[in-house]
Amino acid sequence: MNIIRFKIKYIAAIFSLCLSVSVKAQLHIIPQPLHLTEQKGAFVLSGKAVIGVDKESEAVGKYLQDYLATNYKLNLKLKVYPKIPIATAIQLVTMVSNKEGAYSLNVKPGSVKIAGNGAGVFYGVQSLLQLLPAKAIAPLKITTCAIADEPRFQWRGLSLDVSRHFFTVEEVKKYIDVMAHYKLNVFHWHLTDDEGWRIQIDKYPKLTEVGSKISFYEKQGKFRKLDNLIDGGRDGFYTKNDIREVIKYAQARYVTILPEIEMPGHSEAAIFAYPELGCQDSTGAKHRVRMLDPSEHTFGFMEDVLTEVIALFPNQYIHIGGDEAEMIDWLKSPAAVALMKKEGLKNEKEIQSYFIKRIEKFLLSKNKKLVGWDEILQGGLAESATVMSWQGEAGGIAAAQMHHHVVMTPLPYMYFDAPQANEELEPVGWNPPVTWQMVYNYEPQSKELSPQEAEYILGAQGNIWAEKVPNALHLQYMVYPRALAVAELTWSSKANKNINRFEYKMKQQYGYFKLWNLNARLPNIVGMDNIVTNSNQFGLVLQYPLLGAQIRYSVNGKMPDSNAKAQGFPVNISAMLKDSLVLKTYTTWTLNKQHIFQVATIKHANITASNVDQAGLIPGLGYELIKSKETNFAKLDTTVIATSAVVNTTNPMVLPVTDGDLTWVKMSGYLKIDVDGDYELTSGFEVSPALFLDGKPVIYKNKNTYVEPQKALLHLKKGVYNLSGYYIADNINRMQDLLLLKEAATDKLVDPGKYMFH
Ligand code: TNX
Repeated sequence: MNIIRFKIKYIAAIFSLCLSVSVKAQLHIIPQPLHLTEQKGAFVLSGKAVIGVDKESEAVGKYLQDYLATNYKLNLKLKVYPKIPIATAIQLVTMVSNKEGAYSLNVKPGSVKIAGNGAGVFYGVQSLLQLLPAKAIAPLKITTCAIADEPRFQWRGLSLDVSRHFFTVEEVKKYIDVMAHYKLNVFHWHLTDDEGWRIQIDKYPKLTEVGSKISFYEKQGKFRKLDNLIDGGRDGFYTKNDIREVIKYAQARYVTILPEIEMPGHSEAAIFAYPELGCQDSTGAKHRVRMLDPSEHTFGFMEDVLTEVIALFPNQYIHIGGDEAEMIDWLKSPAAVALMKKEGLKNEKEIQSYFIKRIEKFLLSKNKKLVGWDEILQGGLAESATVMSWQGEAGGIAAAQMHHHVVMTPLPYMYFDAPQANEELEPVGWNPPVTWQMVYNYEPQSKELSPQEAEYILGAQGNIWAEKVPNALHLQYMVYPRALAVAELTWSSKANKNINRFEYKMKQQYGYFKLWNLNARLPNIVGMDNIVTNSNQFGLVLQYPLLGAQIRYSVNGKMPDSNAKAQGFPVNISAMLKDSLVLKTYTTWTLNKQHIFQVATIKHANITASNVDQAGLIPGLGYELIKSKETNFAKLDTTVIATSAVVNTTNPMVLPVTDGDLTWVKMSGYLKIDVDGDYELTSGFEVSPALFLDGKPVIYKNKNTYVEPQKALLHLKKGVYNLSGYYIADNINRMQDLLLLKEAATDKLVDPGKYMFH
């Protein structure tokens, strides 16, 4: 097996540091299968191979046949057998299994055999497709291997908001298609919202005649300004036939569709079409336009709508929204006030609870289950509701503790409308950045749940809202590669998660992205880190994981653009370093014409040893815990220290965060160096990390730096150095290293017991 090495070299006159991240070349299936053994040898796929199927696996066989014809120009024969002969090149065998989606895949030099239940055969085919080379050049070699696989969670979701921007049937199909390649199985279709109603309802034609043309009416000055949309929006809706077509397409890919019809908030488009649905104040004037009035008329209307939705979608679940309802508006609505009186409801939250429970009852009468955003917990949760936890994990945890099913889709980890790197360099998005690493490290079964309660977590889902997503190419840019992290964290066993291996596999997917014409965001340059060094001269080598990439760069402060001189990778950069220099890059990939920007700062710092008496030092760093609402460590009030402790490992402490407080950890002590040499100091924590050596910031979070690696590359003499720093002890830090010290010459980590003291 080859060793792939991404080498980054820091060459300097005074010293040189050499780092490497090495990951073995290996099978790159995402999500990681439960059991996988790679063997020596290969199966060569040619146009002569026959796909042998049974009656039940025929449709999947046809799917495989089509995929190979479209992507590899191979036209294989498909044969249906009562019992597939063992000599058949590709065998898709239906087998009874009690684990939905389980399959086995055996690639031998003479044959490929996939066995599983319905979805299982399909997933086996997906794994097989990822064993194929991404380029359609003969011979198509598939490494021999044995796989036995099954999903960890049953709910592996991805949402799409088609209200803020409409996406066509073709665009939606492609979205589902790519989901299916990564064994994601729930497509949450956000069909209605303030900015557009997208599903045909026969009984109420104005919902689409008017409600799907919000951009048009805005331009006419008849609808408010769509000022939270990046552009004027995009009008359109799906006819019932469109919807049926998408459902059929998804079914063939074992993707279930979860339709969402928003209520009682986020209903502006519906109310614009049928004003009598809206909340009125006590004078009868139109007060707010987004809230449904809880009148009998509204309930009748929404039940009619849901009846038509239910008739279309075979899925057992219907999502009714429930988020961000401006319930306060109800207190002025005569209908709501009368309802409170009649039903003995104490406040607006109880009206919301009544609203949801009434809809729940209706759905149950139609044999459907209700899903809602975590706000439906307020005022009392409907008995059978499944909760989608989006405002962090608290709602999901509370619901699971009440023995309700939960889908975890918390901010910030599962929000793909956030930029995925430095927000100043990325297309505009909501919230601070969410890196693929943050997504990958997310664990849906919170430690706060008992094993029994954790069973109520059905899975997790990535969400994308389309206010800032004007078109399908940009949608793909935002969702991929982050959705791959969702795929692995929901499908693969906890023990099988490995972020370095995932990074390697993820970069291999760009070949398939090219094949499928998917505009996933490009990976970052390797070696483009924010660096603090005590060297006076600086040199680095920038590498790129994809072939065919070009770089334009500057160290003069100006951001390069397409007019700057382009060159291929690797790139050597060296410079004298007096104070600091800022490296700015513009990277393009010739295969998809996309470009990304990156910025890294290289700073000089003088680091001097402390003259503290070494004899009195105790192993481990000293810690102080500070509970505060403050998000900037420089402004922390030191009088609110709760406890103090000593920690001797590289792992950060994770503490429960209470009442909106943050738990800060202030660490202090010494870094003890036993041998003169070159060292690399890094920290894995992403939220507000700050590390000071000899009082100088060596890792320091500016607004955006936590999305890019930061490291200190230092030549240190034997001695002890003052070391202090801060981090926030919460779930984001849970999977990360607190501090890592590496010897540059050997690339070996130093044992923390040997260098952390206080
Ligand atoms: C909140 S997430 C919403 C969406 C917005 C989103 C913007 C959720 C349940 N509701 O309607 O698009 O914020 O990030």
